[in-house]
Amino acid sequence: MPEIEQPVGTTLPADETPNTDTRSFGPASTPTHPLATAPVGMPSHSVDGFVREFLHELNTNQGVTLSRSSVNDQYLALASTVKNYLMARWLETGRKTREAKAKTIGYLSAEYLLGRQLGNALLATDLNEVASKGLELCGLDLATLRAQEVEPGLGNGGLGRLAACFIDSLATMDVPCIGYGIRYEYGIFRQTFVDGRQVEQPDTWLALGSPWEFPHPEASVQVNFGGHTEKATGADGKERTRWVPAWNVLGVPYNYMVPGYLNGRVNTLRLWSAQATKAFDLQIFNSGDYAQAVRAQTFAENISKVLYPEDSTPQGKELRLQQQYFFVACSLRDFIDNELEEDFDLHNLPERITYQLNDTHPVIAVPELMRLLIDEHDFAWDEAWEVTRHCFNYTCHTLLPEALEVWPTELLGRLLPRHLEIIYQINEEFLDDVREAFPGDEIRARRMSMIAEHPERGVRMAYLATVAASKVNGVAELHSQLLRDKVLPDFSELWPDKFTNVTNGVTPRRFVKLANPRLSDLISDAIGSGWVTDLERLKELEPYADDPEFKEKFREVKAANKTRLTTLLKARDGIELPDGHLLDVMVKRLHEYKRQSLKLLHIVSLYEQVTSGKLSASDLTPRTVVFGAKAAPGYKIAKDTIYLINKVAAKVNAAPELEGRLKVAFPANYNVTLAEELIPAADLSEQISLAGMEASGTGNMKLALNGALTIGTDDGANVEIRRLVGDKHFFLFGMNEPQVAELSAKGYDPGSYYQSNEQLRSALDLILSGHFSDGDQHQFDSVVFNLLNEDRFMALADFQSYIDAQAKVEERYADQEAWTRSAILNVARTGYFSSDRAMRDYLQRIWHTTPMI
Ligand code: 26V
Repeated sequence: MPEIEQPVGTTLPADETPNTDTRSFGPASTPTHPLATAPVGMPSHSVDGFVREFLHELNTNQGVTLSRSSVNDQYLALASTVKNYLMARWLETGRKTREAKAKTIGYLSAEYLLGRQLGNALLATDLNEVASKGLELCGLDLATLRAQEVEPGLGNGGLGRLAACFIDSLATMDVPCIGYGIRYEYGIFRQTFVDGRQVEQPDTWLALGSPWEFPHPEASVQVNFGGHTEKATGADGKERTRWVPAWNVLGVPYNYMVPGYLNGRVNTLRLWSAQATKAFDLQIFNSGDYAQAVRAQTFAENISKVLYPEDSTPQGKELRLQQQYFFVACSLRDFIDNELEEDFDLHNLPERITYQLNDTHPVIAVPELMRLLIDEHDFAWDEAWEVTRHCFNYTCHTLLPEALEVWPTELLGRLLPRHLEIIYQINEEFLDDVREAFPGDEIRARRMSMIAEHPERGVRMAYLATVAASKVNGVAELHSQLLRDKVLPDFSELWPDKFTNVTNGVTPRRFVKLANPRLSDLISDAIGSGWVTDLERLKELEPYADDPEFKEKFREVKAANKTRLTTLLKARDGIELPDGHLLDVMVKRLHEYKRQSLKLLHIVSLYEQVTSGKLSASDLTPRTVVFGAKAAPGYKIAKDTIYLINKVAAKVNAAPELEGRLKVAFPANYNVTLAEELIPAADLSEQISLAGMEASGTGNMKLALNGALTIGTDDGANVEIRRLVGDKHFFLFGMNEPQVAELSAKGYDPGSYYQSNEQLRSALDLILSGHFSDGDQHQFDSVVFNLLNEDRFMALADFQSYIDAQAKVEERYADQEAWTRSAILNVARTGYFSSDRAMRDYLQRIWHTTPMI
C-alpha cells in the first residue's frame, strides 16, 4: 500500500515545447523503440494498483496530497484514474479500426444528452468494486465522489438522449462509430422554481473542470461563412465555382471516450468548439482596434456557446444555422482529412462511412459534401451526387408540422451562398425526376419542391434530407407509418422502398444496471447476467412472475428504490415523500402535446372531490405524483403549466384531508441524473400524449424495464410496448390515431366535454375560481382558456377515459400480488426496447454493415 499522505514520486518530463500550430500525425521518422507504437499499458485491476494510480493522479494532476484535497480534487483524480484504465483500449480501438478499414458510422447529432460519465466508465471497465474498496482505504466514499460530477446536458430531451444510448450500444456491439456534435459551453439550462415559476439559470457544466474531454487544438478545422461565389474557367476549359467567404472560425475538436461494456472497445465522441482564427484576429489587432479584435473573438466563440433550449419550434435563428453548419463542416472535413489514407479515392467514400442524420439539424451536411467533392476535389456534379446519396440516411423524430425546419433562403444565401446554389440545383434535378415519373402533374412537383414559397421563401430541410438519404426512418411503427402517410406521402409514393421503421431503444447499461443495481442483482441471480448485453433474455424472467419468493424480493427492491429516492429528494429539494405510496411518475419535456395538463386535471379532480366531500379520502389509493419537466424559455403556455402544477401541488400538499393520501412532488431540473434515481422507484408511468403526436417516447421504455406499469394512449412506442407486455398489463385509454383524425375532421369542440362532464367541469371551474392563485381568477387563463376554446391536443376529449383507466390502476394496485405480477411481466417482456436491438436494426436495414467481431 503506498503512503497516502506523501506525494508519489515523479520523473520530470523532457522539455517539450508543444507545437500547436502545425498538424502532425506521428513522428517524422519511423520509431525504433518497441514501445513507440504499442499502446500504453493498463493499470492493474487490484485494489492496491487502483489506489496507487488514484493517489498518483491526485498528486500529479490536482497537485494536492490526499489530506489537503477537496471532494472536487478527489473526483477529478478518480476520473483521471478511470480514464487511465480506458486509455489503452481507446488507442487499440483506433488502431484496429484503421487497420481493418472498417466502415464507420458517422452519427451527426446537434445534441448528446450524455448523463454523468464516471459511473458508466466504472461499469464498462468492471472497476466498481475495486474503486469502492480502494477509496474506502483512502477514507473516501465512491458515492460522494460520483455525486460531485455535473452531467454534460448537451441536449434537450428524447432526441439527445437517444443519440447517447445509440453510441453506447455501438461501442458495446464493437461497431466503429464516431459521434459528431457540438461542445456547447452551456448545455440545457438549469431549472429553478421561484414562487412556483420556472426560472432558467445557465448550465455551467465546465466550471469545476471537465476531466472526460481531450482537446486537440492542433487538429482544428477552419470553417467559412458568408461572402459570395464566383465563376471561373480553368486552364482545362472547365467552368468552376469558387466560394469567396467573408469570415471564418476555427473548430477545435474535443474527444470523449465512449466505452463499450466489458468488451475492450472505446469509440470516440468528437464535439467541436468554436474559436476565432488567428488570421482573423491578427488582421484586426494589426489595424490597432484592440476592442474590435476582442469582440471578433467573442463573435466566433458564440457559435458553440449555448444549446438552444427550444425543442419544438425552430425560430429560424441565424446563430442556430451557424451552429449546424459549423459542426457538420468540421465533421466532414475531419473524417476525410484525418481518418482516411492520404491517397484514398473519395469515389469510395460510402464504403468507409455512413452518416446518420439525427433529425434535420445536420442536413446542411448534404450540400457541404457536394461542395467538398465538386469545388475542392474536382468531381463532376453527377459523380458527386452518386457519392453523396450513398453516404446519408435520415431519421425523423417528430410529426408536429411546426417542428420541421425551414431555413429562409435569404438567411441561407447570406450565410452559405454556395450551399444555397447547390440546394437549388439538387432541387431542380430532383423535380425533373418527379416530372418524369408523373408527367403533367405540375401540382405534385410544386408540392414536392424543397423550396417553400410561403410564408416566406425557405428550404424545407426534411425534403432535402429525404431526397439525399438512402433510407428515411421514423422511430416507432406508428410514427413511421404516419411519416409515410401524412408528412411525406408524395415521397413515399415515389420511393416506397426508401422508407423504413426502426423503433427506438434505450441502453440497459445506464438505465437498468447502473440506475437500478438492486433490480439488476435480482435479475442476475435468477437468470444470470447475460441480459445486460442481450436484453431479450429478460424473457426468462416470465416464470418468476408467479414465484412468491421472487415477487416478494421484487417488491423489496421497489421499496428500497423508493427509500433511496426519498433520501435524495429530501437532500436535493427538501421534498418529503410519504412511505408506501403508489409512485406515479410523469417525466418528460413540458409540451402541450404530451398533456401534462391532463395529468393535472386528474389531480385537481381528486382534490376537488375530496375537499368538497364528494369523495372520502379513505377511498383514495395513497399516491404520490412526481413531475419532472423543463419548458422552453419562450413557450408561455408550457411555463404557465409549470406554475399551475406547482400551485396545485402547494394546495394538495397542504390539505389536511389529503394527508397521507395524495401528494404532488415537482423536483426542479429534471435531467439524466435525476432520471436514474426516479425511474427505478416508479410504479406507474404516464405516457398520455394525444395519439399520433409522440414520435416514439423512450422514457416509457426505461420505466417499463424498471418495473413500472404504463397508463398510456395508443401512441408512439406505447403501441409496441402494449403489444409486447399484453393488454392486461398496460392501462390503455383515449382515442387512437384514426379516431383523433375523425374527430378533427368532424370539428372538435372542447366546450361540449366541459358542458357534459360534471367531474371535468368542477375541476376546471376550481382552477378558474382562483382557488390555486390566491383569488386571481385570470392567473391561469392561458392554460384553461386554451383547453376550453382550442385544446389542440384534445385533453378534454380523453379526460373521462383517462379517469376510468386510473380507476383500473387503483384496482390493480390494491391487489399487490397482481400488481407485482404485472410489473415483473413488464420487465420480462420489454427486452426488445434495448438500443442494442435498435442498432442491430440500423446495421441490417440501413447501414449495411456488421460488427467487427
Ligand atoms: C427540435 C428542434 C426544433 C428546432 C429548434 C431546436 C430543436 C431542438 C430539438 C428538436 C428535437 C425535437 C424532436 C425530438 O426530440 N423528438 C423526440 O425524439 C425522441 C427520440 O426519437 C422520441 O422518442 C420522442 O417521441 C420525440 O418527441
